Amino acid sequence: MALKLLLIVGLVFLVGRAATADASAVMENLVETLEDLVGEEERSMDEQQGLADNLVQEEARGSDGWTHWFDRDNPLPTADNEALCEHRIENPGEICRHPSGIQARVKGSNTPATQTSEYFVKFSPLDGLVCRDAHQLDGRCEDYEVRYWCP
Ligand SMILES: [Ca+2]
Ligand SMILES: [Ca+2]
Repeated sequence: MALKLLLIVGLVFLVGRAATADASAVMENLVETLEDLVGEEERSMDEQQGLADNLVQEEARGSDGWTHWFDRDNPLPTADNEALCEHRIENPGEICRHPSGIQARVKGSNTPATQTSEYFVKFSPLDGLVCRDAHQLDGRCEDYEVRYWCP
C-alpha cells in the first residue's frame, strides 16, 4: 500500500511538471485510482474486523449458540451482581457484541430466575442480571448464574 502511494505521488509530480493538455484528465484518473486504493484498504479493514467478530462469537458459543454459564458474584453482602458489563470485563472476548438472549437460573439448579419471584434491578440480554438483597421480601437474593445467546 505504501509503495503504491509513493508511486502515485511520484506520477502526480511528473504529470504536474509535464503540463500537457491531457494533464488534467490524467490527474483525474490518478485521483480516482488513489480513491479506489484507499477504498480497498478500508474494505479490507472492515473484512478483518468482521472476521475478528466472528471468531469472538465462535469462541463464546457452545454448539447451540449459548455461552457457558457465568457466576461472578454472591448475594452477600448486598447483591448478586451478574451484570453483562462485569462479565465482559472479567471474560474478555468471550461474549459477542450484541447478545440477543439471556437465561438465568439459581446456581447449580434448573430453577429459572423467573420462577423465584424475586425482583431484579436488571434482567435483559444487554444488561445481564442484577438482584439486590434489599429489594427482596426475605431480604436475600438467590445466587444466580446467567448465560447469553449469541446468534
Ligand atoms: Ca430470596
Ligand atoms: Ca451469582
